[in-house]
Amino acid sequence: MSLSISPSAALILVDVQPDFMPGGALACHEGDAIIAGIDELLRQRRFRHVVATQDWHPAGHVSFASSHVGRKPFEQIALYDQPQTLWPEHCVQGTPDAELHPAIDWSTLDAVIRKGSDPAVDSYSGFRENHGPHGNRPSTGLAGWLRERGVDEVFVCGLARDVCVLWTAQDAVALGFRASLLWSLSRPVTPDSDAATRDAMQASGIVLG
Ligand code: VGL
Ligand code: ZN
Repeated sequence: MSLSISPSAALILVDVQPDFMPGGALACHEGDAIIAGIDELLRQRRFRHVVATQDWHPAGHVSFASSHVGRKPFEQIALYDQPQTLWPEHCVQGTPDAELHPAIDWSTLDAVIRKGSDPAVDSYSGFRENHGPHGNRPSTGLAGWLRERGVDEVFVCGLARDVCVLWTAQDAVALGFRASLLWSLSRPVTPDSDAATRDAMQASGIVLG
């Protein structure tokens, strides 16, 4: 992996939480394969700014299949006129499997953005929630946090490559940042999604990092 590091670059670590690891509630394919590499990247201190996102849902969250009568995980419904995948219950606030993964040394983190806390709205991206009942996508504040520190470039990795990592990188570009997706430090929740993810990256102007 070749990284062009500058003081105006930030690393964004998306949803590296036990629930997204093999055996977890919403396991990503080989999700645990990224842990050592992320820990090593943090130890190298190559980024001036390091931010983690943490999926952080209240019990009964709208994205849980169990919150919809007769629905099963991985089915799609329409929610606020947008497609919403229904997920197994995962990353419930305060549970051990919602913590940042305990095998990584997180001591150099500058900020943690918790997302998905609105019971009625999902949030894949670290920058903006998914569409809510009012049609907009409320900001998490991350773009302002980065801009006020002079950041204009982000490197995104973590889980899941085809969901929260992709949406975070897409929003980064849409909000005016240069964005690279660190492919080898991400894994998908849907194993055969890689071609579609690459297409979406190319269409969005995300660099394969
Ligand atoms: C994620 C589905 C639901 C992710 C979070 O981190 O990619 N995917 N919640
Ligand atoms: Zn979630």
